[in-house]
Amino acid sequence: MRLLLSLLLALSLPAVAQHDHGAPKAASAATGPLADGVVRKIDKAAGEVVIQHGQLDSIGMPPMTMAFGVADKSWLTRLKPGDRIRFAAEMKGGNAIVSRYEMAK
Ligand SMILES: [Cu+2]
Repeated sequence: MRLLLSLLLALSLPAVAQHDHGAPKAASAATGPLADGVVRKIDKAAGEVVIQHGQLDSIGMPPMTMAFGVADKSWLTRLKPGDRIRFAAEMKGGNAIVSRYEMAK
């Protein structure tokens, strides 16, 4: 629900969304915290992406490298090893999934 709200806000306020790199506090308040990650591997067959991630407070994880499911399978064709991303993680059906991401600058 919070994700949907964030999406609607982002769509209705394009100027704000465009400038989130200049206002990290405002952006995280509106959309929730994003963790840093580096894509290590894409496994389309399994529907997973292996990410070396930083601290993930949303699911209580210390930094590590692990496989995540994705909220949208099309992301697996857009991401590639070496990509630096900022992403939100959540638990779904006992698995950690990427619920949202953006490319890191
Ligand atoms: Cu982890």
